[in-house]
Amino acid sequence: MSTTQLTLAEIFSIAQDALTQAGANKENADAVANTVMRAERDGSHSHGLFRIPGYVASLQSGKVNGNADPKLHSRTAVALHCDGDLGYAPLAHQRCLEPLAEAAHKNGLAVLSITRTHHFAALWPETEALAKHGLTAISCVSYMPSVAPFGANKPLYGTNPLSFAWPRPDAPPLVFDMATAAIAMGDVQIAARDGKPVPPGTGLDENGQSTTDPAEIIKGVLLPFGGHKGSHIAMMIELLAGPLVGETASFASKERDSGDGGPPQGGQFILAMNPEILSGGVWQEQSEEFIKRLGQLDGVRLPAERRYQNRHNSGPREINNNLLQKIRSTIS
Ligand code: NDP
Ligand code: PYC
Repeated sequence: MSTTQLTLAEIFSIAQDALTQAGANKENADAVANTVMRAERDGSHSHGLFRIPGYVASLQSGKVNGNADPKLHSRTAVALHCDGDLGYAPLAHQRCLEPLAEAAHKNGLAVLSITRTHHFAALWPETEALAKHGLTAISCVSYMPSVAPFGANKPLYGTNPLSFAWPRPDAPPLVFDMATAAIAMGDVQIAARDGKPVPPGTGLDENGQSTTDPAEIIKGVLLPFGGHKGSHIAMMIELLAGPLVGETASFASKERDSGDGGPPQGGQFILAMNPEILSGGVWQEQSEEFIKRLGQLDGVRLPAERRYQNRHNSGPREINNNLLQKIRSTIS
């Protein structure tokens, strides 16, 4: 695999140029480019520059509004809603996460429902930001049918990621962010591009046979992580990020999608909780002792540790040359 080294500033700039050329205004392009740059910085490769061709395709097709003006309103003191105006999700996050944090600080908890949005990124930027405000956060989005419910060999669930973040007084937040598919589709696509097998249990081929060939899984179907238990979490996400917030489940998101290669229209569920109020002020000692014991167990590494480690490196990142060429070809 041949690569080129790009600085983080160059990554931001190439993403910004591609999005702007495809029709996004500066505010929308900058919000997405910042998410893409932070994904590359942290080593979340399947949700960094790899997603730019899809972002560009949906701007060019007109499915995604590059001039989106997401609007927040409070339905109650703890139920905030953002109409994403059919844009990409990062600008909605930029405008709505601080008001969500304020509402949770004041009331003990608050939920932000985002509708008419297109989410094509990792979820940790949202939950980590809330944890940095001293809150614990849970977020999920659905996608398009690509995962077979447990027992089936046809897709109904999206790859449906779930992220959780917990604030820590003297350390970066504890965060996990995971697809409820055995592996995110983006990582399966990267494995196919790089000619690498995926672990057994990742998915089935078109005939419903188990395979480790990612190209066959892309034609077939992914499996949920953890058998029936992961399958039920994927089901929960269909309902939380769809009907609960006033949006569609994956099957209907796909039915109205144009198939342009970018993300479908859908919803996002974000719950922020204030541990000070919910615990009566006694949460920190217990949680820090728990996290300390977890981290001290032989063989355990805390989720997000890998990303935080990568973040310490401010140097250039290796970017796949074919991807770079593809992105540059969209910039005149
Ligand atoms: P991984 O399986 O790589 O990682 C899932 C989580 O587990 C991460 O928090 C990771 O932390 C942690 N982790 C990984 N390996 C270990 C280990 N050995 N010990 C302890 N913790 C570990 O990610 P997925 O393939 O499930 O998902 C990748 C991304 O895809 C996510 O960011 C997700 O949001 C995104 N996605 C987005 C979708 C969308 O619709 N927008 C749809 C589906 C996925 P760390 O990061 O530190 O490795
Ligand atoms: O990697 O499964 C995935 C994915 C879907 C939408 C964005 N990422």
